[in-house]
Amino acid sequence: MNTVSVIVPFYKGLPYLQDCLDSLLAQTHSNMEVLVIRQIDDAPAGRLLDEYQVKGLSLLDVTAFDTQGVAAARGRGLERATGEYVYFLDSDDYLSPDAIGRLVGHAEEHSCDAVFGNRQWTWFKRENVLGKHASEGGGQNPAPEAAAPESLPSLLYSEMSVLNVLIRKSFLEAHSLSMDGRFTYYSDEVFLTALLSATPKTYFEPLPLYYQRRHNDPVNLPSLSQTRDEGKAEEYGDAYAANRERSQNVPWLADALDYRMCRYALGLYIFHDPLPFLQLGAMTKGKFEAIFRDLDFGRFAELTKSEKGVLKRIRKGRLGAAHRLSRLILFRQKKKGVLGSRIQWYRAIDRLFFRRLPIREDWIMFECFYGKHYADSCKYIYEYLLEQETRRRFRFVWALDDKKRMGKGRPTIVKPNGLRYFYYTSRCKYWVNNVRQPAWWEKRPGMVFLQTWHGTPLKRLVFDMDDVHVASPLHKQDFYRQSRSWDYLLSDNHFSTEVFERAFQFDRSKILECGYPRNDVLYRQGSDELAKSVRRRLDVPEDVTTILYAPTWRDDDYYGPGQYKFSLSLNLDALHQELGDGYMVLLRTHHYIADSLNLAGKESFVRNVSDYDDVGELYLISDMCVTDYSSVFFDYANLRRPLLFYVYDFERYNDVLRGFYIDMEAELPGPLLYTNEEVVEAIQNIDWLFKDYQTRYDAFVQKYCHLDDGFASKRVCQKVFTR
Ligand code: C2G
Repeated sequence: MNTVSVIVPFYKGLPYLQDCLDSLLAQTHSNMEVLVIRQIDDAPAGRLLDEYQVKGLSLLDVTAFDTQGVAAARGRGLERATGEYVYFLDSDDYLSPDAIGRLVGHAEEHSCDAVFGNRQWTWFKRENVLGKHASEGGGQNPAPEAAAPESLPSLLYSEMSVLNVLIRKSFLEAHSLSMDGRFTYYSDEVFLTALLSATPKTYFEPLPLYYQRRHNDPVNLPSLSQTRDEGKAEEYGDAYAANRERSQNVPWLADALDYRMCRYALGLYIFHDPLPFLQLGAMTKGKFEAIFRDLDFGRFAELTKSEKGVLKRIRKGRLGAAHRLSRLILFRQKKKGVLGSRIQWYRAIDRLFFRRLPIREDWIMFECFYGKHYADSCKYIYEYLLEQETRRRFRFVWALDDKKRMGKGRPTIVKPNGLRYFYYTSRCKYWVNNVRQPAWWEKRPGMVFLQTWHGTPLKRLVFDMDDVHVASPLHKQDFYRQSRSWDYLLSDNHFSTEVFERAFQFDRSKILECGYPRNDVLYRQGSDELAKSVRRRLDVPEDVTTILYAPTWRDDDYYGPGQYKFSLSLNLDALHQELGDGYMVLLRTHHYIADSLNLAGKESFVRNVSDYDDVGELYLISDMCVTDYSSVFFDYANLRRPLLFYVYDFERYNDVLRGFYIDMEAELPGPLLYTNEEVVEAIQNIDWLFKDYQTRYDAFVQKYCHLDDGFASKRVCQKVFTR
């Protein structure tokens, strides 16, 4: 007899399923059968299951293409299970190797009918959480994101899920308990209430050995909790009523259900999830009103006074008043954030006043790297338009943190996120930006958003990313929503166009494959003069050989969104010693980097040019460029000067963080270097090394720089700013 029947409903998401099955293969507890309930006829999934059978998993592929919903699928699993215990695992989740073994141990030792275990949420795949050796039973259990509940009641207060519960099958049979397939979203709550109302002997395992994966792509692969559906709230009301009736003999369970109901209703109101309450149908509203008539929420110390106020208004059927109070609570909560209060006020003013004023046809707003710089394609598009102004046609607005950065012309300058910024983002017809616009911005009809973007992609982007390690885990969803407002997206080459179309899920007809305006400067006549003046400004002697070192940022090394850490891996002192005085390093960190580097004592050899606005001008004054995974090299190659790649963490970057679009070893127009010594040696031998790479360099320029010729700004402006 199989001791444990693991029931895994499967609908979509093969990579997730693979992690799930791997974690089952790695279980220290061996006596089990795995029932995968497939609700969709998908050949690759069938093949994957066969593979795991070959690998030694005792696996039953239950095709249930006629079933709908996770509860029905789990029900099928229950019917087919032959184990002494049943255990539910979702196909997008995975387990620590000792998870099932521990629960079985408790069940046997204490003769339990049900053993409940904690779970923890994760954004990441198994290998990244449990380590590379998770499959061999190794790997450590990492600390959970949040403190885990300490007892069974506290677990159920916060979440009612059948996941990570080991249940004795004979107990289910004795009490005729099964899954109620009529419930789509809240079947767990119904099943658990029925189970606990039959008063099983329970045990609680506090270690969270079950990993519940958050879906980082709610656009293509939403989890059930991310689904929005009109019927959801009504189902919750029905489930609650049935559960409450059933649980009367178990007071702590009835309490948990009541408390959860309060939270649910407040969630509808205050957090607008899953639907604003006011949009619910009359029947559902009536149900909620009736529920709260009998529910004594005054007893819950966990609810605040104003939350109780909202519930009181629901009870009295004063839904409008409940809605107003909940908005006030929401407003107060947001106000607590550092920036929140100011932004909230500005948004209100924007909605009430600015957005009601007409859009100005001839106003153009520019913003580059969140207002940190006057640079990139935005600068060149602006300067092109400025030069073309024979009569005053446009009014230009620049979002800049620091006015002093402003270059040519006399545009209106506004501080990003200041009140005037709101004013202009609501009134300018055009907005030219090289990064995503703020999340709160709503495009008004008639506005035109030109997304210049900021580099040919090397690192995988948005929907091509598997795990998202950046500081904001809902990156995919946010990106998708925000990019829908872009009317044009610039692309520097055909390769980028293809990547953007797929990775941004972006309409190809809106992509302008024109080359990068920011690279115009590299082809411009008089660039020698410009280079001389830049050297003077940065105090770089004419006769030294300059090495531009421009590394990028690391996704997983941050203080917070847009605030990344950086530690210098290039040993500047050693470099100086080896190369001597004829050289100078121009050190350029990415604009995301928040750490400031201490370069005291290195003044004769290093210039920190991280704050310099236009990296293109730095390209002009450098004799060679050392970078890593930064798109810098795609632009630099236009100059046909030597490129070196200092990729000390290549494996980590490639395997764990992002992965690359191109085969770096085969395609790059320069060598991959892994140590300081290799960098020194390459610089010392730069002439012959450069010659050595000529064929590759030619092919590279052909493929990635084929459009840049000094006239990209003109091409873009002719397409976008026509009357
Ligand atoms: N940059 C810079 N200095 C650096 C690194 C980057 O000035 N040390 C500028 C360059 O113009 C570069 C751009 O910022 O092209 C983007 O930087 P990347 O290092 O490529 O990184 P990222 O911001 O992640 O954008 O499709 C492009 C990618 O998304 C890359």
